[in-house]
Amino acid sequence: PGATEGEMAYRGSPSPIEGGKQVVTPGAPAMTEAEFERSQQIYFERCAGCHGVLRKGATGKPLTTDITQEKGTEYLKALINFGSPAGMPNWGTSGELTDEEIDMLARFLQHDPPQPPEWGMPEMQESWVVHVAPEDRPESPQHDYNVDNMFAVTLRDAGEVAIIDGDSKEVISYVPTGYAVHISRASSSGRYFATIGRDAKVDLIDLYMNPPQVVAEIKIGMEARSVENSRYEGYEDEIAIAGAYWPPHYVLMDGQTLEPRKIVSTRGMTVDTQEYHPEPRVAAIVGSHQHPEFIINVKETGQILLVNYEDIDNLQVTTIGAAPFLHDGGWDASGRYFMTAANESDRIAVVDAKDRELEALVPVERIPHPGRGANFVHPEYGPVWGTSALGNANITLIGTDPDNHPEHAFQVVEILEGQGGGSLFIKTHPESDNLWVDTPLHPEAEKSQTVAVFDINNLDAGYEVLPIAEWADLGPGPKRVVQPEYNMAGDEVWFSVWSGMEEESAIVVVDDKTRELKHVIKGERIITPTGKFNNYNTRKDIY
Ligand code: DHE
Repeated sequence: PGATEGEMAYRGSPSPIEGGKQVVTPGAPAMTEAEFERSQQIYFERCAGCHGVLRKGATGKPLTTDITQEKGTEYLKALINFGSPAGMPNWGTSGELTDEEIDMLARFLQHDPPQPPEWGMPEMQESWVVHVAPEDRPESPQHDYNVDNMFAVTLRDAGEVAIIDGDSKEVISYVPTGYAVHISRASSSGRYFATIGRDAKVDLIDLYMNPPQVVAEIKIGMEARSVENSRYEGYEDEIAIAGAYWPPHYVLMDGQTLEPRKIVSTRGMTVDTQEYHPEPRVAAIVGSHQHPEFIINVKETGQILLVNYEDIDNLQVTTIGAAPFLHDGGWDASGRYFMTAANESDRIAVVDAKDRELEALVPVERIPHPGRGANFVHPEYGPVWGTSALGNANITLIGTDPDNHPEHAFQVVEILEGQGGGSLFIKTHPESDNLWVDTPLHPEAEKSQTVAVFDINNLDAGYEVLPIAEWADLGPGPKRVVQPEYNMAGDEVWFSVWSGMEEESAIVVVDDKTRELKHVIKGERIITPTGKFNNYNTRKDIY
């Protein structure tokens, strides 16, 4: 089946890699240096997400020169122009690329890919800055805000994170960060947020300072999506980790200063065909509560790494073969099982973090996308974890309690029908009876600007739709409603209403009990809000 518009929008986001040198390959049609540079830029922005920086193929087909030269310029032009039912977008007929650009790209693809620069220890050291040394930081909060209920909110296109007081909804500070921060993770003590920009810049924000500010920063690569802190007892705030898309590696750092300590490449063999992959990107990383370990999804190889940080110089890594295209995921309610999407494989991989093994590979339909997922006690099947999907309306519930409900453990127990495909995140809270499901990438505004909410004690009743974007009362724009996130008490749920950079956006706070509007946070500086991370819920893995 062809990919939906939502799936396409999700994959096609730009990747800001620059600096590859022009390569001239025998047998390929001529192009000028300017054309090569322009094509390289377009390739990174539009194509690399699916076909890979080195064009070895990922969710898209491989585009190595043995293949592209055989197809030739005219064939490639037609393919880029019209797309294909297998999921290739119609870049020409949709008006996104001009004839001239398509002609350039078709020739560019017949030359070997320019290799983007590496980023090793010298580059990391060079970019590493400690603004406030640990011994100069305050010992207790220098303000009266409730640190535990603070939210870190990504202001994507502003290159900032807003630190918002969950009690008063006041923006406490706008903190300059990397570009388009993907996620923020609270440290185990709750005093820091670590953020990762798409440009692979990590910022450590100290919430005790008045106002909260960046105390250390480092750039760990050219492009990245994940950051995490050590969670195991006795290692609170000691080790930080970030994973990169390019170069394909992860780096272990000092948790207080971000001093880089060890870089480990993820280049290696794929789990299925056991072929070498030159650019397996690091997707989600979670800190284990079972052992002093980080659990790392390596996307293209489909390997899940359990990296033990007890002795970084003699690093122990358990490699669990799961399924290709590992992406996002979160813990079950017990904190023993890591539930993670192998999205283009249409599987949820379940890792037993205690016994360090693959517990199950659960089949689900068409691109599961859980975020961190949602845990609740199902009236019939006991504890379950759920995910929504990009490719259809399914909300798939998987049993997670092998002790008391062994017959349902790691089986799909129920599939709810939501508003439609194009869903990215679902969320609930132990104090809540609601299960929220967004659909920001659904092609119809009626769905992308609203959210569905189920009563978990009466799932058969179906969902109610809340007009979140309308409640925000904004000017024109896409106003996609994205990523539900609870406050610490679990009695409010926050949504981003995400519009374009020049348009008005907002954060909408809903009363979880009454499902009524409680508060709207908006204004000139609330630019393109996306991810929101509550300090307490994020560090305790409550979702
Ligand atoms: Fe995300 C989580 C990668 C597009 C907002 N996103 C993640 C994670 C990964 C990832 C690997 C898990 C991190 C972790 O837990 O350690 N995201 C990618 C992509 O590769 C992709 C598909 C395309 C891209 O080029 O980035 C992509 N993501 C998006 C978006 O378009 C979103 C909506 C806005 C944006 O910033 O680009 C977006 N992603 C998010 C958010 C989370 C996330 C808000 C964390 C959700 C949570 O509740 O934990």
